[in-house]
Order: sequence, then structure tokens, then C-alpha cells
Amino acid sequence: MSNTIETTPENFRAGFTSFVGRPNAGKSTLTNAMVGQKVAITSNKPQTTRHTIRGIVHREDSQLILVDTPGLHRPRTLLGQRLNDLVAETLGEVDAVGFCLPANEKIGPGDKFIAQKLGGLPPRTPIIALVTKTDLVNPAQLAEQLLAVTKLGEELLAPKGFAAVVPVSAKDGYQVEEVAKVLAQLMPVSPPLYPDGELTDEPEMKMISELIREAALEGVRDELPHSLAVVVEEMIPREDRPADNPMVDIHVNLYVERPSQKAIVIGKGGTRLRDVGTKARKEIETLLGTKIYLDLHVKVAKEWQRDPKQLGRLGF
Ligand SMILES: Nc1nc2c(ncn2[C@@H]2O[C@H](COP(=O)(O)OP(=O)(O)OP(=O)(O)O)[C@@H](O)[C@H]2O)c(=O)[nH]1
Ligand SMILES: [Mg+2]
Repeated sequence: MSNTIETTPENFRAGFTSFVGRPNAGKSTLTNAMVGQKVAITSNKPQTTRHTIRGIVHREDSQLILVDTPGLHRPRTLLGQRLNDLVAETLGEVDAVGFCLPANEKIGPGDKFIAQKLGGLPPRTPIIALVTKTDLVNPAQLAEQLLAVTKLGEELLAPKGFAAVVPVSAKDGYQVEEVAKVLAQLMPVSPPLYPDGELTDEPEMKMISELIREAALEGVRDELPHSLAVVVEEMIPREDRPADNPMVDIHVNLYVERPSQKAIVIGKGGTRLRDVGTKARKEIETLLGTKIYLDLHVKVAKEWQRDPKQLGRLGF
């Protein structure tokens, strides 16, 4: 019988950090890189993340709970408003904030809008700036962006400014560990808040619907990404399968806002939807560690982004 007594070092630090930033700033990609596993889906479409996702970063002397949030922007729909409210709510509850600004894009009104919101946080919440995607710029451009970001902090987060400004690339791993270190130092002294090895508290059904949405986002354009919602209706273990080779039937609805969008998602003769299914199935099988049968249906939920009742039904 093992008889180990769990002990934590006296100076162990643990707490919550929220990543915020404009849509597409690289929050979810950085979250995944720091956790070391995909806990949040990513895409080059804005507003990919639609709920807060906790990714847990375990280190020898710290535990960081990263709260990845939807990109903040001026809302145009009820969904957009709900997402912004969600971020605001999250910000009030964390020990530090990581404000993500891409190295390859000039600071714009969208960033200032966010910086102003951050300026309204309790003064004890440290805010660090993360200059993301450094692999996309040369050293001179990076230096210029670091200066511009520092200046933004001095202007809008006076008198303290940013607690730190850290360049990072989630793509090539540059400084990912440094971000974890800087944030860990800002966490309160506390024992770990999650069991060792737990990387997220995302429910399985949610992860599955997200992997399907990620696959479906690939290759669609214009307003379609915003119009897409995915709901796992049922997961049923298939009967009569050998115990060492189980299979799960997963029934999923993909919602779009208009019949024309339904046609795009399905594709000619159903080819697009089949490709989405194939791609998502592989990822879901890896996640669950069993074979699955994925049954995808596309439905129209008219204007769901603006309709309180439909938003509720879709989980917003
Ligand atoms: N080259 C490069 N691309 C990156 C990096 N980080 C993210 N990206 C890309 O930037 C795009 C947006 O990344 P996400 O992580 O989904 O951005 P996000 O901030 O979570 O976006 P929302 O959830 O929509 O707010 C994707 O196409 C990523 O592959 C990086 O370090 N380098
Ligand atoms: Mg995201």
C-alpha cells in the first residue's frame, strides 16, 4: 500500500489568470501552448472562442489556471454583448490579467477599448501585456511594438502601466515558459487548486462540440463563422461491441442562421460536411480514446445570434 503524504512547498503559488485581447490575438493558441495540450480550439476567424475555458499549467512550484476568454470587441449582436459581459465578469475574479496584442498588427481602437476596460479593474490586479506572434515580425518591428505597447500602458493604465511586457510566440515556443514564470510570480501563495495532471475543466461534450466547430470553421468565409453553433445532442455507447473495442455513437446538430449557409456547410453532394466529420472524428477519437461514429445534422436556427430564446437553447 502506498502511504505518501501529499505536501506542498511552503512558497507554492497558485491562482487564476485571464487572457484577454481582440479577436484573433492568439489567446487560445497561447493557452494551449502553455498547458501543453489542446484545450481550446483556434482558427484564423475572429470570435472563435465563445465561452471561458480553463487550462491548467502545472509547474514544480506553481499552478496557473489560465482562463481563456472570447475576444473583446464592440458588440454588434446580442451574442457579442453576452460574450463581452462574460469577459468583464471573468476579469473581476482573477489574480492577474494577460492582455494579448499581436506583434504584427498596429495598436488600434480595439486595443484601446480593451485597455480602458482594464483601467477600471481593482488596482491590485496586475496586468501584463503579451506581445504575441513574434515569429511574424523582424527584431526591429518587435522592438517598435514593445515600445508602443509600453506607451499604451503608461497612457491608459496610469500611474502603474503594465506590470510587465513580454514578447511570445505560441507557434515556435519562444518565451512560452517565460510567460508562465512571470505569471506564476504574480499568483498568491496557495496550495494547488486542481489535482495534478488535470489540464482543463471543460466538459467532454463541450470539447467534442468545439472540435466539430473548429473543423467546420476551416474554409468558410464572411459571416458564416459567426453564424455557426454546434450542439452535441447525445452520446450513446454502441451495444454488442467487444469490451476491448468499444464504440460511441455521437449525434450532433450544427446550427446556421440561413438556408443558404446550410447549403455551404453541407457542400456539393454532402462532400464538405463529410470532410468536417472525418477531421473532427480523428480528434474526438484521440480525446476519448475510443472509436466513434459521428452523426452530423445541419439545421437552420433563424438569426440565433440576436434571439434571446435561441441563445439560451444553444447554451449562451
Ligand atoms: N504565426 C503565428 N500565428 C499564431 C500565433 N498564435 C496564434 N496564431 C494564429 O492566429 C490565429 C488566431 O489564433 P487564436 O488563438 O484562435 O486567437 P484568439 O485570440 O483565441 O481568437 P478569438 O477566440 O477569436 O478571440 C490562428 O490562425 C492562429 O494559428 C503565433 O504565435 N504565431
Ligand atoms: Mg480564442
